[in-house]
Amino acid sequence: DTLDAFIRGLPKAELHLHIEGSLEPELMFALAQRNRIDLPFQSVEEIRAAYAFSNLQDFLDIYYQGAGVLQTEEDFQDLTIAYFRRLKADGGVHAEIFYDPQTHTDRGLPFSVAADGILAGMKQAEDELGITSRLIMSYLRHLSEEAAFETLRQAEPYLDRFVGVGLDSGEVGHPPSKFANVMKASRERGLLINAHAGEEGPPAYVYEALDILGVDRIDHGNRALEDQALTRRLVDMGITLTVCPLSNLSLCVVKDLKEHPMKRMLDLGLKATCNSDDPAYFGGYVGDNYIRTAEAVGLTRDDLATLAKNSFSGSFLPAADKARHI
Ligand code: ES4
Ligand code: ZN
Repeated sequence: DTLDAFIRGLPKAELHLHIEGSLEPELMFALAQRNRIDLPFQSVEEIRAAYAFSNLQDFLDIYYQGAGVLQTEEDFQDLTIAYFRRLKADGGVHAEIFYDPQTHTDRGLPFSVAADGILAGMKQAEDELGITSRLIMSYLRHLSEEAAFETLRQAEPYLDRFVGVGLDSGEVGHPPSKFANVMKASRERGLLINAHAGEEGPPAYVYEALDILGVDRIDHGNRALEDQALTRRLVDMGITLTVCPLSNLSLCVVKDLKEHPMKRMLDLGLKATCNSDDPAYFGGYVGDNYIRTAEAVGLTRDDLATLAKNSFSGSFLPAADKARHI
């Protein structure tokens, strides 16, 4: 209908997307066959049926298992270009995507396989679809800070092709402060700093992301709203939040999309953006996130335009490129 057309026609950037989370069951099956890997599922339908999560950890267990079918550079390139084709259909013109090097190096792949394959897919997206992108490597927070340092060492030859680092995986029990040293070292190497915070974790983790890591963006940030002083600080600092409504619904961060805080975030003056997180697992790409959230909480066309504008102003593009998009 017309809201759908308005949203798809709105040029937008996606700032919170885990490329491993864009692995659709069909491609998972095809790669399992190509690489002769046994999946514990007999059909695409059976895979989809397994995607009923009650919390973040529930999801992560299935997500790390799914990533096991990715074996070669070509697999990662195929995964990446498939995502960008979906983004194109949703009116996306730019994306800043996460990947988790440790998910792949810990199962024996050389660091270069995922990195080279994803970068090749990004180049193909720019050449064939005209979509620009940047790559962010995320440290897995359930692992040690020393393991993150080892990942930063392995990334050394790639640092000019990474725009930043992120912090993801199971949040509770793994506060940002656990990664203070490796994030400082990452910043000193010219990388911008992201952290998932306030998805399941308390407002204190958002404070730590700001005060200890000095983040350039907060991923999710929902639970910051529980603390008025923290909310005011995020508004005053103009910190971009990469919010993911359908992810929040799938992982029971909200009970119903009608209870999603996106409208409240915008009304408070927070620089919220709308993103898909792990679209193959959470039931929708970036366009669906805009549409379903708009319908559920009553976003106006002005609100939707603000979300799209925030996606460029909050991007890691140079100022001149941001201005070109806004
Ligand atoms: C993630 Cl939804 C979410 N939260 C934390 N870490 C993640 N990695 C992939 N998806
Ligand atoms: Zn995420």
